[in-house]
Amino acid sequence: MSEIRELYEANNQGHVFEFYDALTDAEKTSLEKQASAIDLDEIADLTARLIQTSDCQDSGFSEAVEPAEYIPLEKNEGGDPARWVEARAKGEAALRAGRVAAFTVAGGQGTRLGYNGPKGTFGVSPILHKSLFQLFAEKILASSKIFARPIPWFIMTSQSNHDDTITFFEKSDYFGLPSDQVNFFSQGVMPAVDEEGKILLAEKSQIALSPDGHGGSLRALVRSGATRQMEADGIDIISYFQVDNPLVRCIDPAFIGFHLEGNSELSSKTVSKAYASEKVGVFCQRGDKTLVVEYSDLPEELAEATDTNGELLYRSGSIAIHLFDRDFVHRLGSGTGESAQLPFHLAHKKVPFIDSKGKINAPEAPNAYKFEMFVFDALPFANNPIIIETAREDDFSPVKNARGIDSAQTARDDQLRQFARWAAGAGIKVETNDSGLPAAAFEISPLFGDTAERFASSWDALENKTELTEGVVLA
Ligand code: UD2
Repeated sequence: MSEIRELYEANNQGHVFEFYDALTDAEKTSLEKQASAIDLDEIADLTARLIQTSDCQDSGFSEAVEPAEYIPLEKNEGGDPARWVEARAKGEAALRAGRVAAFTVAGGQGTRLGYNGPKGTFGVSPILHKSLFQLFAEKILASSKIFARPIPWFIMTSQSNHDDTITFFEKSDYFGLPSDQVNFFSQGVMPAVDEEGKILLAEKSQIALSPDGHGGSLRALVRSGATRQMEADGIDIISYFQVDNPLVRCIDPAFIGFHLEGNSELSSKTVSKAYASEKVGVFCQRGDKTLVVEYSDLPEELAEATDTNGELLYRSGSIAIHLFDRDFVHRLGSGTGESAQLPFHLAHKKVPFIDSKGKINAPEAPNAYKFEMFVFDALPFANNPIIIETAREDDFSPVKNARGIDSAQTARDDQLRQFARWAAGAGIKVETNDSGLPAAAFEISPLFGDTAERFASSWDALENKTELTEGVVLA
Protein backbone atom coordinates (compact mmCIF):
# COMPACT_ATOMS: atom_id res chain seq x y z
CA MET A 1 0.00 0.00 0.00
CA SER A 2 1.37 3.44 -0.87
CA GLU A 3 2.55 5.70 1.92
CA ILE A 4 -0.10 8.31 1.24
CA ARG A 5 -2.84 5.68 1.30
CA GLU A 6 -1.57 4.42 4.67
CA LEU A 7 -1.59 7.97 6.00
CA TYR A 8 -5.22 8.36 4.93
CA GLU A 9 -6.13 5.01 6.55
CA ALA A 10 -4.44 6.08 9.78
CA ASN A 11 -6.36 9.36 9.77
CA ASN A 12 -9.76 7.80 9.27
CA GLN A 13 -9.92 9.01 5.65
CA GLY A 14 -9.20 5.66 4.00
CA HIS A 15 -12.45 5.84 1.99
CA VAL A 16 -10.74 8.33 -0.33
CA PHE A 17 -8.87 5.33 -1.76
CA GLU A 18 -11.92 3.04 -1.83
CA PHE A 19 -11.93 2.75 -5.63
CA TYR A 20 -8.16 3.07 -6.05
CA ASP A 21 -7.43 -0.50 -7.10
CA ALA A 22 -9.73 -0.25 -10.12
CA LEU A 23 -8.27 3.06 -11.37
CA THR A 24 -5.93 3.45 -14.34
CA ASP A 25 -2.30 4.27 -13.57
CA ALA A 26 -2.81 7.89 -14.58
CA GLU A 27 -5.86 8.17 -12.32
CA LYS A 28 -3.98 6.60 -9.44
CA THR A 29 -1.16 9.12 -9.80
CA SER A 30 -3.63 11.98 -10.01
CA LEU A 31 -5.51 10.90 -6.88
CA GLU A 32 -2.27 10.46 -4.94
CA LYS A 33 -1.13 13.90 -6.00
CA GLN A 34 -4.37 15.51 -4.83
CA ALA A 35 -4.29 13.56 -1.57
CA SER A 36 -0.67 14.52 -0.86
CA ALA A 37 -1.50 18.22 -1.11
CA ILE A 38 -4.05 18.02 1.72
CA ASP A 39 -2.97 18.62 5.30
CA LEU A 40 -4.98 15.97 7.18
CA ASP A 41 -4.13 17.42 10.60
CA GLU A 42 -5.54 20.75 9.46
CA ILE A 43 -8.76 19.08 8.25
CA ALA A 44 -9.14 17.20 11.56
CA ASP A 45 -8.53 20.40 13.51
CA LEU A 46 -11.02 22.44 11.42
CA THR A 47 -13.64 19.68 11.72
CA ALA A 48 -13.29 19.59 15.49
CA ARG A 49 -13.28 23.35 15.96
CA LEU A 50 -15.67 24.62 13.30
CA ILE A 51 -18.10 21.80 12.50
CA GLN A 52 -18.37 19.79 15.67
CA THR A 53 -18.26 22.76 18.07
CA SER A 54 -19.81 25.37 15.84
CA ASP A 55 -19.89 28.04 18.57
CA CYS A 56 -16.10 28.19 18.39
CA GLN A 57 -16.18 29.92 15.00
CA ASP A 58 -14.80 33.41 15.46
CA SER A 59 -17.08 35.63 13.43
CA GLY A 60 -15.08 38.67 14.45
CA PHE A 61 -18.08 40.04 16.27
CA SER A 62 -18.22 40.54 20.01
CA GLU A 63 -19.50 43.06 22.55
CA ALA A 64 -16.16 44.91 22.54
CA VAL A 65 -16.44 45.82 18.87
CA GLU A 66 -16.83 49.51 17.94
CA PRO A 67 -17.02 51.27 14.56
CA ALA A 68 -13.52 51.93 13.17
CA GLU A 69 -12.09 55.40 12.48
CA TYR A 70 -11.29 56.42 8.92
CA ILE A 71 -9.80 59.35 7.01
CA PRO A 72 -12.75 61.27 5.52
CA LEU A 73 -12.87 62.40 1.90
CA GLU A 74 -11.57 65.92 1.36
CA LYS A 75 -15.06 67.23 0.55
CA ASN A 76 -16.76 65.58 3.54
CA GLU A 77 -17.05 66.62 7.18
CA GLY A 78 -13.66 66.41 8.87
CA GLY A 79 -11.89 66.12 5.50
CA ASP A 80 -8.60 67.98 5.10
CA PRO A 81 -7.99 68.95 1.44
CA ALA A 82 -4.32 69.80 2.05
CA ARG A 83 -3.72 66.30 3.42
CA TRP A 84 -5.25 64.76 0.30
CA VAL A 85 -3.10 66.91 -1.99
CA GLU A 86 -0.01 65.79 -0.08
CA ALA A 87 -1.08 62.12 -0.16
CA ARG A 88 -1.73 62.28 -3.90
CA ALA A 89 1.74 63.71 -4.54
CA LYS A 90 3.35 61.04 -2.39
CA GLY A 91 1.45 58.27 -4.20
CA GLU A 92 2.39 59.69 -7.60
CA ALA A 93 6.05 59.70 -6.61
CA ALA A 94 5.81 56.02 -5.57
CA LEU A 95 4.21 55.21 -8.93
CA ARG A 96 6.92 57.06 -10.83
CA ALA A 97 9.47 55.06 -8.82
CA GLY A 98 7.83 51.80 -9.97
CA ARG A 99 6.90 50.62 -6.47
CA VAL A 100 3.34 49.49 -7.22
CA ALA A 101 1.77 46.30 -8.67
CA ALA A 102 -1.92 45.67 -9.36
CA PHE A 103 -3.53 42.49 -8.05
CA THR A 104 -6.95 41.05 -8.94
CA VAL A 105 -8.59 38.13 -7.18
CA ALA A 106 -10.54 36.30 -9.86
CA GLY A 107 -10.80 32.77 -8.51
CA GLY A 108 -14.44 32.93 -7.42
CA GLN A 109 -17.07 30.75 -9.04
CA GLY A 110 -19.51 33.58 -9.84
CA THR A 111 -22.49 31.34 -9.07
CA ARG A 112 -24.92 34.19 -8.35
CA LEU A 113 -24.32 35.83 -11.74
CA GLY A 114 -25.16 32.59 -13.54
CA TYR A 115 -22.54 33.33 -16.22
CA ASN A 116 -20.69 30.46 -17.80
CA GLY A 117 -17.04 31.48 -17.90
CA PRO A 118 -14.47 33.32 -15.79
CA LYS A 119 -16.25 36.35 -14.31
CA GLY A 120 -13.56 38.72 -15.60
CA THR A 121 -14.59 37.86 -19.17
CA PHE A 122 -18.14 39.13 -18.57
CA GLY A 123 -19.00 42.18 -20.71
CA VAL A 124 -19.96 45.26 -18.70
CA SER A 125 -19.21 48.55 -20.46
CA PRO A 126 -22.29 50.37 -21.77
CA ILE A 127 -21.63 50.51 -25.54
CA LEU A 128 -18.71 48.23 -26.42
CA HIS A 129 -19.54 45.64 -23.71
CA LYS A 130 -15.88 45.51 -22.76
CA SER A 131 -15.14 42.77 -20.26
CA LEU A 132 -14.17 43.45 -16.66
CA PHE A 133 -10.64 42.26 -17.49
CA GLN A 134 -10.40 44.66 -20.45
CA LEU A 135 -11.47 47.64 -18.32
CA PHE A 136 -8.87 46.80 -15.67
CA ALA A 137 -6.19 46.24 -18.32
CA GLU A 138 -6.91 49.64 -19.86
CA LYS A 139 -6.90 51.38 -16.49
CA ILE A 140 -3.55 49.78 -15.63
CA LEU A 141 -2.18 50.68 -19.06
CA ALA A 142 -3.38 54.28 -18.63
CA SER A 143 -1.62 54.54 -15.23
CA SER A 144 1.53 52.90 -16.64
CA LYS A 145 1.66 55.58 -19.32
CA ILE A 146 0.94 58.48 -16.98
CA PHE A 147 3.62 57.48 -14.48
CA ALA A 148 6.02 56.28 -17.17
CA ARG A 149 6.55 52.92 -15.46
CA PRO A 150 5.03 49.57 -16.42
CA ILE A 151 2.71 48.49 -13.61
CA PRO A 152 2.83 44.69 -13.32
CA TRP A 153 -0.55 43.02 -12.94
CA PHE A 154 -1.02 39.80 -11.00
CA ILE A 155 -4.25 37.85 -11.47
CA MET A 156 -5.27 35.04 -9.15
CA THR A 157 -7.40 32.40 -10.86
CA SER A 158 -8.72 29.07 -9.62
CA GLN A 159 -8.04 25.61 -11.02
CA SER A 160 -11.40 25.64 -12.78
CA ASN A 161 -10.97 28.95 -14.62
CA HIS A 162 -7.18 29.26 -14.97
CA ASP A 163 -6.79 28.03 -18.54
CA ASP A 164 -9.88 29.86 -19.82
CA THR A 165 -8.63 33.09 -18.26
CA ILE A 166 -5.23 32.86 -19.94
CA THR A 167 -6.78 31.93 -23.29
CA PHE A 168 -9.03 34.99 -23.05
CA PHE A 169 -6.03 37.30 -22.59
CA GLU A 170 -4.04 35.61 -25.35
CA LYS A 171 -6.91 35.90 -27.82
CA SER A 172 -7.32 39.60 -27.00
CA ASP A 173 -3.60 40.35 -27.17
CA TYR A 174 -3.57 41.32 -23.50
CA PHE A 175 -5.69 44.39 -24.33
CA GLY A 176 -2.59 46.38 -25.25
CA LEU A 177 -0.51 45.47 -22.20
CA PRO A 178 2.84 43.80 -22.85
CA SER A 179 2.19 40.12 -22.08
CA ASP A 180 5.12 39.96 -19.66
CA GLN A 181 3.42 42.64 -17.56
CA VAL A 182 0.53 40.24 -16.80
CA ASN A 183 1.07 37.31 -14.43
CA PHE A 184 -1.40 34.54 -13.65
CA PHE A 185 -1.35 32.04 -10.85
CA SER A 186 -3.91 29.67 -9.48
CA GLN A 187 -5.15 29.80 -5.91
CA GLY A 188 -5.02 26.95 -3.43
CA VAL A 189 -7.79 24.44 -2.80
CA MET A 190 -9.40 22.82 0.20
CA PRO A 191 -11.37 19.56 0.26
CA ALA A 192 -15.09 19.55 1.00
CA VAL A 193 -16.04 17.35 3.96
CA ASP A 194 -19.26 15.89 5.38
CA GLU A 195 -20.64 16.48 8.89
CA GLU A 196 -18.09 14.01 10.31
CA GLY A 197 -15.17 15.64 8.58
CA LYS A 198 -14.86 12.87 5.98
CA ILE A 199 -13.32 14.13 2.75
CA LEU A 200 -15.74 13.79 -0.18
CA LEU A 201 -14.93 12.33 -3.57
CA ALA A 202 -16.22 14.16 -6.65
CA GLU A 203 -15.27 11.19 -8.81
CA LYS A 204 -13.61 7.87 -8.06
CA SER A 205 -10.23 9.40 -8.79
CA GLN A 206 -11.07 12.97 -7.84
CA ILE A 207 -11.34 14.58 -4.41
CA ALA A 208 -14.08 17.24 -4.13
CA LEU A 209 -11.88 20.33 -4.01
CA SER A 210 -12.86 23.98 -3.99
CA PRO A 211 -10.97 27.29 -3.89
CA ASP A 212 -9.67 28.25 -0.43
CA GLY A 213 -11.26 31.73 -0.50
CA HIS A 214 -9.72 35.10 -1.45
CA GLY A 215 -7.76 34.93 1.81
CA GLY A 216 -5.85 32.15 0.08
CA SER A 217 -4.41 34.86 -2.16
CA LEU A 218 -1.76 35.69 0.42
CA ARG A 219 -0.24 32.23 0.43
CA ALA A 220 -0.75 31.93 -3.33
CA LEU A 221 1.20 35.19 -3.85
CA VAL A 222 4.08 33.70 -1.90
CA ARG A 223 3.90 30.14 -3.28
CA SER A 224 3.72 31.34 -6.91
CA GLY A 225 6.90 33.36 -6.46
CA ALA A 226 5.03 36.65 -7.03
CA THR A 227 6.29 38.31 -3.84
CA ARG A 228 9.86 37.26 -4.67
CA GLN A 229 9.52 38.67 -8.17
CA MET A 230 8.13 41.92 -6.73
CA GLU A 231 11.06 42.20 -4.37
CA ALA A 232 13.51 41.75 -7.23
CA ASP A 233 11.65 44.44 -9.20
CA GLY A 234 11.57 46.96 -6.34
CA ILE A 235 7.81 46.67 -5.80
CA ASP A 236 6.58 46.97 -2.23
CA ILE A 237 2.93 48.05 -2.66
CA ILE A 238 0.23 45.67 -3.90
CA SER A 239 -3.02 47.25 -5.08
CA TYR A 240 -5.72 44.61 -4.41
CA PHE A 241 -9.20 44.58 -5.93
CA GLN A 242 -11.93 42.09 -6.79
CA VAL A 243 -12.80 41.00 -10.30
CA ASP A 244 -16.43 42.07 -10.02
CA ASN A 245 -16.13 45.86 -9.75
CA PRO A 246 -15.94 47.78 -13.07
CA LEU A 247 -15.71 51.19 -11.36
CA VAL A 248 -12.66 50.40 -9.23
CA ARG A 249 -9.71 52.75 -9.50
CA CYS A 250 -7.14 50.00 -9.97
CA ILE A 251 -4.34 52.45 -9.22
CA ASP A 252 -5.14 55.34 -6.92
CA PRO A 253 -2.30 57.75 -6.05
CA ALA A 254 -3.99 59.38 -3.03
CA PHE A 255 -4.73 55.97 -1.50
CA ILE A 256 -1.10 54.94 -2.04
CA GLY A 257 0.08 58.21 -0.47
CA PHE A 258 -2.00 57.70 2.71
CA HIS A 259 -0.76 54.11 2.92
CA LEU A 260 2.86 55.28 2.78
CA GLU A 261 2.39 58.27 5.04
CA GLY A 262 0.82 56.02 7.71
CA ASN A 263 3.57 53.41 7.34
CA SER A 264 0.68 50.99 6.95
CA GLU A 265 0.99 47.27 6.23
CA LEU A 266 -2.61 47.02 5.05
CA SER A 267 -4.80 49.92 3.95
CA SER A 268 -8.45 49.77 2.95
CA LYS A 269 -11.09 51.91 1.31
CA THR A 270 -14.50 52.45 2.79
CA VAL A 271 -17.82 53.88 1.64
CA SER A 272 -20.85 54.57 3.81
CA LYS A 273 -23.27 51.72 3.48
CA ALA A 274 -26.13 52.62 1.14
CA TYR A 275 -28.67 50.86 3.41
CA ALA A 276 -28.47 48.80 6.59
CA SER A 277 -28.67 45.40 4.92
CA GLU A 278 -26.18 46.13 2.13
CA LYS A 279 -24.01 43.05 1.61
CA VAL A 280 -20.66 44.51 2.58
CA GLY A 281 -18.61 43.87 5.70
CA VAL A 282 -18.07 46.76 8.13
CA PHE A 283 -14.80 48.10 9.49
CA CYS A 284 -14.63 47.81 13.26
CA GLN A 285 -12.21 48.26 16.07
CA ARG A 286 -11.65 45.77 18.88
CA GLY A 287 -9.19 47.23 21.38
CA ASP A 288 -6.20 48.27 19.29
CA LYS A 289 -7.08 45.88 16.44
CA THR A 290 -8.90 46.81 13.25
CA LEU A 291 -11.12 44.17 11.67
CA VAL A 292 -13.94 43.64 9.23
CA VAL A 293 -17.13 42.08 10.54
CA GLU A 294 -18.78 40.34 7.59
CA TYR A 295 -22.38 41.36 6.88
CA SER A 296 -23.69 37.92 7.74
CA ASP A 297 -22.08 38.15 11.20
CA LEU A 298 -23.33 41.61 12.18
CA PRO A 299 -26.47 41.27 14.32
CA GLU A 300 -29.46 42.91 12.61
CA GLU A 301 -30.14 45.37 15.44
CA LEU A 302 -26.56 46.65 15.20
CA ALA A 303 -26.65 46.80 11.41
CA GLU A 304 -29.70 49.05 11.81
CA ALA A 305 -28.51 51.09 14.83
CA THR A 306 -28.06 54.81 14.18
CA ASP A 307 -25.94 57.54 15.82
CA THR A 308 -27.11 60.94 17.13
CA ASN A 309 -27.11 62.33 13.56
CA GLY A 310 -29.45 59.57 12.44
CA GLU A 311 -26.73 57.92 10.36
CA LEU A 312 -25.98 54.20 10.53
CA LEU A 313 -23.60 53.60 13.41
CA TYR A 314 -21.81 50.72 11.62
CA ARG A 315 -21.78 52.46 8.25
CA SER A 316 -18.15 52.07 7.27
CA GLY A 317 -18.55 49.47 4.51
CA SER A 318 -15.67 47.36 3.20
CA ILE A 319 -15.64 47.34 -0.60
CA ALA A 320 -12.70 44.93 -0.85
CA ILE A 321 -10.14 47.45 -2.12
CA HIS A 322 -6.86 47.25 -0.25
CA LEU A 323 -3.17 48.08 -0.42
CA PHE A 324 -0.84 45.43 0.96
CA ASP A 325 2.75 45.93 1.96
CA ARG A 326 4.75 43.21 0.16
CA ASP A 327 6.70 42.10 3.26
CA PHE A 328 3.44 41.81 5.19
CA VAL A 329 2.02 39.51 2.50
CA HIS A 330 5.22 37.50 2.60
CA ARG A 331 5.06 37.18 6.37
CA LEU A 332 1.41 36.15 6.48
CA GLY A 333 1.43 34.11 3.27
CA SER A 334 4.43 32.02 4.25
CA GLY A 335 3.09 31.44 7.74
CA THR A 336 6.17 32.79 9.44
CA GLY A 337 6.32 34.90 12.58
CA GLU A 338 3.53 35.10 15.10
CA SER A 339 0.81 35.76 12.52
CA ALA A 340 0.90 32.21 11.30
CA GLN A 341 -2.43 31.72 9.57
CA LEU A 342 -5.67 33.41 8.57
CA PRO A 343 -8.68 31.69 10.15
CA PHE A 344 -10.96 29.51 8.04
CA HIS A 345 -14.69 30.18 7.72
CA LEU A 346 -17.25 27.49 7.03
CA ALA A 347 -19.70 27.43 4.14
CA HIS A 348 -22.46 24.82 4.22
CA LYS A 349 -23.08 23.85 0.58
CA LYS A 350 -24.62 21.29 -1.74
CA VAL A 351 -21.70 19.25 -3.07
CA PRO A 352 -22.26 16.26 -5.40
CA PHE A 353 -20.25 13.25 -4.22
CA ILE A 354 -19.50 9.57 -4.89
CA ASP A 355 -21.02 7.32 -2.23
CA SER A 356 -19.54 4.09 -0.88
CA LYS A 357 -21.21 2.12 -3.67
CA GLY A 358 -19.50 4.28 -6.27
CA LYS A 359 -22.70 6.11 -7.24
CA ILE A 360 -22.82 9.87 -7.81
CA ASN A 361 -25.19 11.69 -5.44
CA ALA A 362 -26.62 15.14 -6.22
CA PRO A 363 -27.93 16.39 -2.87
CA GLU A 364 -30.96 18.68 -2.71
CA ALA A 365 -29.96 20.20 0.64
CA PRO A 366 -26.54 21.30 1.90
CA ASN A 367 -24.57 18.16 2.74
CA ALA A 368 -21.01 19.39 2.90
CA TYR A 369 -18.72 21.96 4.40
CA LYS A 370 -16.22 24.04 2.48
CA PHE A 371 -13.39 25.94 4.17
CA GLU A 372 -12.56 29.48 3.03
CA MET A 373 -10.23 32.21 4.17
CA PHE A 374 -11.20 35.89 3.86
CA VAL A 375 -8.50 38.38 2.93
CA PHE A 376 -9.78 41.04 5.32
CA ASP A 377 -8.97 38.72 8.24
CA ALA A 378 -5.40 39.89 7.67
CA LEU A 379 -6.33 43.30 9.14
CA PRO A 380 -5.87 42.43 12.85
CA PHE A 381 -2.36 41.18 12.02
CA ALA A 382 -1.32 44.38 10.22
CA ASN A 383 0.73 47.15 11.77
CA ASN A 384 -0.70 50.66 11.39
CA PRO A 385 -3.74 49.78 9.26
CA ILE A 386 -5.25 52.80 7.53
CA ILE A 387 -8.82 53.20 6.27
CA ILE A 388 -9.69 55.99 3.86
CA GLU A 389 -13.09 57.04 2.65
CA THR A 390 -13.72 56.95 -1.08
CA ALA A 391 -16.56 58.17 -3.29
CA ARG A 392 -18.81 55.21 -4.06
CA GLU A 393 -19.73 56.67 -7.46
CA ASP A 394 -16.05 56.62 -8.51
CA ASP A 395 -14.91 53.33 -7.00
CA PHE A 396 -17.65 50.78 -6.36
CA SER A 397 -20.44 49.22 -8.38
CA PRO A 398 -20.13 45.44 -8.14
CA VAL A 399 -21.63 42.96 -10.56
CA LYS A 400 -22.88 40.13 -8.36
CA ASN A 401 -26.36 39.16 -9.52
CA ALA A 402 -28.04 38.37 -12.82
CA ARG A 403 -30.61 41.12 -12.22
CA GLY A 404 -31.73 43.69 -9.64
CA ILE A 405 -29.30 45.02 -7.02
CA ASP A 406 -25.58 44.84 -7.88
CA SER A 407 -26.18 43.52 -11.39
CA ALA A 408 -24.88 44.24 -14.89
CA GLN A 409 -27.69 46.80 -15.25
CA THR A 410 -26.79 48.77 -12.10
CA ALA A 411 -23.09 48.69 -13.03
CA ARG A 412 -23.90 49.94 -16.55
CA ASP A 413 -25.96 52.80 -15.14
CA ASP A 414 -23.23 53.72 -12.66
CA GLN A 415 -20.63 53.83 -15.46
CA LEU A 416 -22.95 56.06 -17.52
CA ARG A 417 -23.50 58.39 -14.56
CA GLN A 418 -19.73 58.66 -14.10
CA PHE A 419 -19.24 59.50 -17.79
CA ALA A 420 -22.01 62.13 -17.58
CA ARG A 421 -20.41 63.72 -14.47
CA TRP A 422 -17.00 63.83 -16.14
CA ALA A 423 -18.49 65.35 -19.29
CA ALA A 424 -20.42 67.98 -17.33
CA GLY A 425 -17.24 68.74 -15.33
CA ALA A 426 -15.46 69.46 -18.63
CA GLY A 427 -18.19 71.91 -19.57
CA ILE A 428 -20.06 69.63 -21.99
CA LYS A 429 -23.83 69.91 -21.95
CA VAL A 430 -25.29 66.51 -21.12
CA GLU A 431 -28.96 65.91 -20.49
CA THR A 432 -29.53 63.67 -17.46
CA ASN A 433 -32.44 62.51 -15.34
CA ASP A 434 -32.70 63.16 -11.57
CA SER A 435 -30.42 60.24 -10.77
CA GLY A 436 -27.70 61.62 -13.05
CA LEU A 437 -28.27 59.04 -15.79
CA PRO A 438 -27.58 60.58 -19.24
CA ALA A 439 -30.42 60.55 -21.77
CA ALA A 440 -27.98 59.27 -24.43
CA ALA A 441 -25.69 56.34 -23.59
CA PHE A 442 -22.03 57.02 -24.50
CA GLU A 443 -18.75 55.50 -23.36
CA ILE A 444 -15.39 56.88 -22.29
CA SER A 445 -12.42 54.52 -22.58
CA PRO A 446 -9.99 54.52 -19.63
CA LEU A 447 -7.31 55.26 -22.23
CA PHE A 448 -9.08 58.50 -23.18
CA GLY A 449 -9.53 59.48 -19.55
CA ASP A 450 -9.58 57.41 -16.36
CA THR A 451 -10.40 60.29 -14.00
CA ALA A 452 -12.47 63.48 -14.29
CA GLU A 453 -9.30 65.57 -14.64
CA ARG A 454 -7.71 63.39 -17.31
CA PHE A 455 -10.98 63.19 -19.22
CA ALA A 456 -11.17 67.01 -19.20
CA SER A 457 -7.65 67.43 -20.49
CA SER A 458 -8.11 64.83 -23.27
CA TRP A 459 -11.37 66.51 -24.23
CA ASP A 460 -9.67 69.92 -24.35
CA ALA A 461 -6.98 68.54 -26.61
CA LEU A 462 -9.47 66.84 -28.95
CA GLU A 463 -9.53 68.54 -32.36
CA ASN A 464 -12.79 67.19 -33.74
CA LYS A 465 -15.17 67.31 -30.83
CA THR A 466 -18.22 65.17 -31.45
CA GLU A 467 -21.53 65.55 -29.67
CA LEU A 468 -22.02 62.95 -26.98
CA THR A 469 -25.02 61.33 -28.62
CA GLU A 470 -26.28 57.75 -28.29
CA GLY A 471 -23.57 55.17 -29.03
CA VAL A 472 -20.59 57.56 -29.15
CA VAL A 473 -17.32 56.10 -27.83
CA LEU A 474 -14.35 58.25 -26.83
CA ALA A 475 -11.38 55.93 -27.21
C1 UD2 B 1 -17.31 40.43 -0.69
C2 UD2 B 1 -17.02 40.73 0.79
C3 UD2 B 1 -17.96 41.82 1.30
C4 UD2 B 1 -17.80 43.06 0.43
C5 UD2 B 1 -18.11 42.70 -1.02
C6 UD2 B 1 -17.87 43.89 -1.94
C7 UD2 B 1 -16.40 38.49 1.50
C8 UD2 B 1 -16.67 37.33 2.38
N1 UD2 B 1 -17.23 39.51 1.56
O1 UD2 B 1 -18.59 39.83 -0.73
O2 UD2 B 1 -17.66 42.16 2.63
O3 UD2 B 1 -16.53 43.62 0.58
O4 UD2 B 1 -17.25 41.62 -1.47
O5 UD2 B 1 -18.19 43.57 -3.24
O6 UD2 B 1 -15.43 38.53 0.79
N2 UD2 B 1 -12.65 35.04 -4.85
C9 UD2 B 1 -11.52 34.33 -5.19
N3 UD2 B 1 -11.36 33.10 -4.67
C10 UD2 B 1 -12.26 32.51 -3.82
C11 UD2 B 1 -13.41 33.24 -3.48
C12 UD2 B 1 -13.59 34.50 -4.02
O7 UD2 B 1 -10.68 34.81 -5.95
O8 UD2 B 1 -12.02 31.39 -3.38
C13 UD2 B 1 -12.83 36.39 -5.42
C14 UD2 B 1 -13.97 36.47 -6.41
O9 UD2 B 1 -13.53 36.13 -7.70
C15 UD2 B 1 -14.37 37.92 -6.27
C16 UD2 B 1 -14.08 38.23 -4.80
O10 UD2 B 1 -13.18 37.26 -4.36
O11 UD2 B 1 -13.52 38.75 -7.04
C17 UD2 B 1 -15.32 38.33 -3.91
O12 UD2 B 1 -15.94 37.13 -3.74
P1 UD2 B 1 -17.48 37.00 -3.43
O13 UD2 B 1 -18.27 37.41 -4.62
O14 UD2 B 1 -17.70 35.65 -2.89
O15 UD2 B 1 -17.69 38.06 -2.27
P2 UD2 B 1 -19.05 38.68 -1.71
O16 UD2 B 1 -19.85 39.26 -2.77
O17 UD2 B 1 -19.74 37.67 -0.85
